[in-house]
Amino acid sequence: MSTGVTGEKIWLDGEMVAWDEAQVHVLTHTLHYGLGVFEGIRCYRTDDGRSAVFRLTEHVKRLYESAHINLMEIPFSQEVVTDAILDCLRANHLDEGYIRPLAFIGSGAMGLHPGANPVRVAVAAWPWGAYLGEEGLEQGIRAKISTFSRHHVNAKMTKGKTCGDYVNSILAKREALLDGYDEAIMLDTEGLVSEATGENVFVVRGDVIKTPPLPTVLDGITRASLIQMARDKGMTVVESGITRDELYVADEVFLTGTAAEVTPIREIDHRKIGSGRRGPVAQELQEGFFDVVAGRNATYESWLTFV
Ligand code: PPE
Repeated sequence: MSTGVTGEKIWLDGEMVAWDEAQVHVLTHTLHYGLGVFEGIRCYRTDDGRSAVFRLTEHVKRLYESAHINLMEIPFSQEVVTDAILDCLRANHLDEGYIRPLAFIGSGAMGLHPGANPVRVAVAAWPWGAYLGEEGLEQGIRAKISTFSRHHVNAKMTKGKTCGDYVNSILAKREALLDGYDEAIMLDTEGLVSEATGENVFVVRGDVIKTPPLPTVLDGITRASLIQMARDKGMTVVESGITRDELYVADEVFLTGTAAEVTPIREIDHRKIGSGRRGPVAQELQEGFFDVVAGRNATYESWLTFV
């Protein structure tokens, strides 16, 4: 995980501005109350020397759906934000990197009702390596079941990627790191496995791949892509409730997300998972994913937007 993200330009409210000038007032509404929405998108260098954004249309669509759920009206069209994302990569000379569009409520009124405060939009991009480490991608990471529950379905609108919801994730992530683990897996308010702090969870047992159904988890774009790729390979993928001990006795557990890509889990709560290293299904799907993003698989080329 890198710190000290920096670059040259940021797209802010319709214009490209110098990185250091992309600033906001301390009375920015979102800063106080957390009502804002964001996306995380990756761009990869493809084998033919070009660069491509993975599932750009789906990410932009989800940003607008997140805003819609939260009664925020983004004052730019999806086309404008899509172009801003591509422009941001070019303006920062990135042939590979992570892109962060953010729609937030600006300053003006204070109090929970945002009144007529403007909805503002920023798009930043920076180089970002393996989110849970290169070693994590190959060897698997260590996770704990969090003591913090995922929000109830009627508290967290899971179809939205809302800034404030991430306090819950940050509590779990910091607890996990302080306790010596790499990541936290969160249970929902019924006690079933929900998702990790910023990733969806998959479990392999025998020849079945399972992942929690959508109600308590973000409808991950990597999750959907992996489900499709696995089914196209003839694998069985089931979306159904998973208990904590099902993770312990699984052959394999792995995480998916834009930042985390496909990261295997080798240990949960001091219990070795399967062989204690990246399993064959995780490896096959991980390699398949990296082939797709590098433009090596024509079947899924429609998932790539070349910069
Ligand atoms: N669940 C949550 C809670 C989540 O935040 C993410 C993405 C996912 C699942 C996977 O969704 P998708 O990226 O569409 O496959 N988490 C983003 C934030 C990471 C961060 O640290 O910031 C991401 O991966 O970009």
